[in-house]
Amino acid sequence: MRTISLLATLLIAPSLGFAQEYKVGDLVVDQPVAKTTPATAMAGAGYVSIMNMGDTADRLIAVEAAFPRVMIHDTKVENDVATMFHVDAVEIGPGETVSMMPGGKHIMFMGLDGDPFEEGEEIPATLIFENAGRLEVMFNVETLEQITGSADAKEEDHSNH
Ligand SMILES: [Cu+2]
Repeated sequence: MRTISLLATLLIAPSLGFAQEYKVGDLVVDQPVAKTTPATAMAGAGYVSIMNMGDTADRLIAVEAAFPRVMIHDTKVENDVATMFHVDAVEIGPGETVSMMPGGKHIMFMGLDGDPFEEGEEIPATLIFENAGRLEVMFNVETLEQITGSADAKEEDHSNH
């Protein structure tokens, strides 16, 4: 019986990689996701949610991945126009959770150069925290709708990267 129910679970699980939680020091990182891109996109966006279970602040100071450049971006909206800007770090206060999402903070993978992010793909990366150190994670590539649960979610504009 055990085997059968395990098989049933596998059959109904989505074809994407299993959702995984990552831990380093006092930090817990939910399954990172990256957004599918158009075929000609030069940049793709990734999102992580970081929970700080400790009693001192930590900061995400860099992300490494196999792209020419990886940056941390935030988004601001002025006169209905969303623009992205580079930030040096993202602080996670004690007891705080910082959730990146489309239309807000994101990790920018730059220089895709003809190799777009496709649904179901997995992108290995390393998150680097000031105190907790390095954390190797996998970004699961999903559509905007899968990430936000909504078809008309706000999205940052990457056209001028
Ligand atoms: Cu960006």
